[in-house]
Amino acid sequence: MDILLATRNAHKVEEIRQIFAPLDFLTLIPADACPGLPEEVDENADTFEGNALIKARTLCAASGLWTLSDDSGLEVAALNGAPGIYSARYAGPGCTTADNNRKLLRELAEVSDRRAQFRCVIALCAPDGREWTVQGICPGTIARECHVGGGFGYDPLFIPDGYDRTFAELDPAEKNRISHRGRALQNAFAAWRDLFTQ
Ligand code: ITT
Repeated sequence: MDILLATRNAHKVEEIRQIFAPLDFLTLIPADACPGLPEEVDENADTFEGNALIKARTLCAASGLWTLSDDSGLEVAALNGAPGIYSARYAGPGCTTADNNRKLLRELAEVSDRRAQFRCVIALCAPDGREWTVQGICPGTIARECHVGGGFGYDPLFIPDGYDRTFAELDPAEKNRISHRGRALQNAFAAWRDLFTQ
């Protein structure tokens, strides 16, 4: 079964590929490998689920393929859930990952409550108009400084509960096992097994 991945984020594509690797009957097609699709999708919903559905629906309609999307972000307790759905552009239009991480450290400089969670909603759209969503959450805390390594985004600052290292310092397979994305995709496979294997 062919599934288009409605994301332009190469890190997400790599993680989704690794997590779905055992499902070798699925052929994952990144949007970047599919010419003629819209480059930008206006993510104008106010929830992860809404934005995941917008991305999957838009690229499903444009390609005619089964399409899977990921909308995800970091929710910080002391910031009332920010940056949330604005995680990619937290420090403003055109910002870099480093800008976002610096802003988060600045906002939390005087804050002792470091609790946060990553949330990921995966949407699946079928060419006949059916659509589904699943979610995964990974709780943790925000470090006092960046601990670089692998990963992307806020990984250098996020310490998952039960660990003393950030996502960036974990082996990618370990991150994928416990991450919001890993959990959402495990839920996806459990919920959509029959769709995937039909
Ligand atoms: P697409 O919309 O093309 O999928 P995007 O990066 O813009 O790519 P989102 O709108 O879902 O995707 O924003 C997700 C942001 O949340 C991402 O850019 C990171 O800043 C952060 N994020 C999500 N998952 C993450 C992870 O596993 N590790 C670190 N940061 C993550």
